[in-house]
Amino acid sequence: MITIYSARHDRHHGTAELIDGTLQPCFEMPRRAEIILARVRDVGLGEVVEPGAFGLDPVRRVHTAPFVEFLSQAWTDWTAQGRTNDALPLVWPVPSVRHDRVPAHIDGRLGYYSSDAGVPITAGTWEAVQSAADVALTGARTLLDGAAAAFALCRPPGHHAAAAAMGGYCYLNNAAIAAQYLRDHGAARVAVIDVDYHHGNGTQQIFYDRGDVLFVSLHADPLHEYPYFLGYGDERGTGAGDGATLNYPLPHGTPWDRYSAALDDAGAAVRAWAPDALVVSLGVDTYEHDPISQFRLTSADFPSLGRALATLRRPTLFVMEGGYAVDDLGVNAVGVLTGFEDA
Ligand code: SP5
Ligand code: ZN
Repeated sequence: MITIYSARHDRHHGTAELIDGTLQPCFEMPRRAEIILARVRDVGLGEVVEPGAFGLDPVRRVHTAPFVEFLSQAWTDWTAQGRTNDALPLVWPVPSVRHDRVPAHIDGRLGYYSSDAGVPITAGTWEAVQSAADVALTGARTLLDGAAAAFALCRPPGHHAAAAAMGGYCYLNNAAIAAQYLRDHGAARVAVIDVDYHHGNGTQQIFYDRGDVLFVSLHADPLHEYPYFLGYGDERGTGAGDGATLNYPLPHGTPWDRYSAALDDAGAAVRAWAPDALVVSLGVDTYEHDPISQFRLTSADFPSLGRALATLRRPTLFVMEGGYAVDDLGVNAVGVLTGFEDA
């Protein structure tokens, strides 16, 4: 299958994130994309192409205009305060306070437009974030042009980004932007299956009231894991989207056999939905040695995951999300893709 990759991802390189009460080097780093690309080439997965330039219109189909404007201006607004370090949010509007006033100060805007502190903004973040959206959109276009599958090697990832909020290393929701583009260009029904270790809260929020995009997610139980506030089994969608959201929270320590059983169930739901296209939010932080995660999938299990997805027999766009055991990240992520191709 074709891989879409932009070297501009490396313009985003956060210094530190708040984890376990200390500032530690960011787990979401440029080397992640580089090691996946190297593996794509090593196994001869297929051609590697640059993304096209789609502009912001397809981004604004999923994200609000003020949020996109905020992201594009954040570094300028931050440095206007005389700061040279990464921009980070530090105050959030909890439910009991006003949400109808958007602060002018960058510190207020960072909090207003984020769900957590895991989103450093650097000088090149916006350029990298736009390139990742273009990578996903080019992948969607590839499917519309008739490809059976494509790999959007997005970085930074996207599935924690909501319509008007960044969070969890994510700024724009690449998978949701691609799913919407597929909808807008001929696919009447789209399914998103999210296999990242963390619940795809941003994607769920974006499509929660929609009856045309199925969102299915397998992830660590939010009672005990980030993002904590969404991803429970009783979230099923609302209005026209009633029944079009499906969550499989799984316990810490989940190994392949348990994961695979949930995946079979999720796959049956996707099959019943009969989508014209499938978007896979591909996180491999379900890996046993992932430094921030607690599932127990092995490197040998990822090709099995790819084979299971291939049985759905839909035009399939893989969109890269998480995975932080960087040395093994290429083998694990590309393992899903070769398993899919070999099926
Ligand atoms: C795209 C993606 O995978 N984002 C993940 C964001 C996770 N951010 C919170 C991580 C909290 C980790 N807590 C475990 C600490 C291990 N010492
Ligand atoms: Zn994740």
